[in-house]
Amino acid sequence: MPLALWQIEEGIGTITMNHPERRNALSRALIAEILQAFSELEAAKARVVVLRALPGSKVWSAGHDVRELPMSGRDPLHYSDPLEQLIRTIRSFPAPVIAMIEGSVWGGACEVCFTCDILIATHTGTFATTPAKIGVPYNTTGLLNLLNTLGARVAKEMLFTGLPIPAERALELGVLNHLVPVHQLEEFTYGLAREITLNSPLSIAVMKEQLRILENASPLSPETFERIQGLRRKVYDSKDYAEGIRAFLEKRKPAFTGE
Ligand code: YXS
Repeated sequence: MPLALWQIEEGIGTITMNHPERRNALSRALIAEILQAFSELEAAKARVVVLRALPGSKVWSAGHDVRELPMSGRDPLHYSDPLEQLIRTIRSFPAPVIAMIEGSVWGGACEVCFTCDILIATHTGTFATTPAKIGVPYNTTGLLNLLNTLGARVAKEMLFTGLPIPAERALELGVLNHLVPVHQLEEFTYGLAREITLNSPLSIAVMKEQLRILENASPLSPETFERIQGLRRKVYDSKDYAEGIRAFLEKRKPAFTGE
């Protein structure tokens, strides 16, 4: 059974995450199929792509597949990690990507969502950024993405508490473009997608790329970058990081010691 389904109709691509047994945890295998779908849709010159879970999902995605996080001593969110590749693919895809959200969104899946160009959710949507729950040192581009999306206050609250925020609050914060009733979600999303297909794909693609470049226009000196990497290495070398993963796999609460 494919882990991701895709189709294109009248220039509108749809990619559906199809691994409900694992709550669409972003495993290497699921991400590989989503990346393949994006590649097919780019070849088919999709004017817009809708990224979704199966209709009625209680979980849009449970985030990075914890079973695939490296044990301590290796960066869990390094540049070539599949999750990072997916985020870069959405960011550089030459057409708008709409996240159509029903159900809860966890961890790295929040960043996947927030990286999409337009977010449309129902009231069942919630968003929880969870590195601190597992002891993961979130990566720098990820923190910059969250900072750009949420602002420092809300990013800190979400990262430090790991608590989910409801869709209503996400709308207030400007994280969501639209919050619509469940029964209107598809019609509303595909109506907006159709509007996009009527406009110039070249103009849209270039504006999307310009905005991406401007969003990242905060150069870090090599020394600053190395200092950040040193800080992150302290975390992913820590006992806490190993404990966070072990606790998840053993289905128990982690006992962090700060070591
Ligand atoms: O025990 P089985 O084999 O049936 O599998 C269970 C879960 O282990 C599995 N599963 C996952 N497997 C790997 N990675 C995951 N992130 C993950 N989430 C779930 O799916 C099967 C059904 O899960 P279950 O029984 O818990 O379902 P539920 O409906 O009772 O609860 C759904 C959730 C999403 C509330 C619950 O599964 C959950 O809390 N999952 C973990 C969410 C989370 O903390 N994600 C962050 C992952 S780490 C990450 O994204 C980044 C590294 S970071 O942390 O830095 O952001």
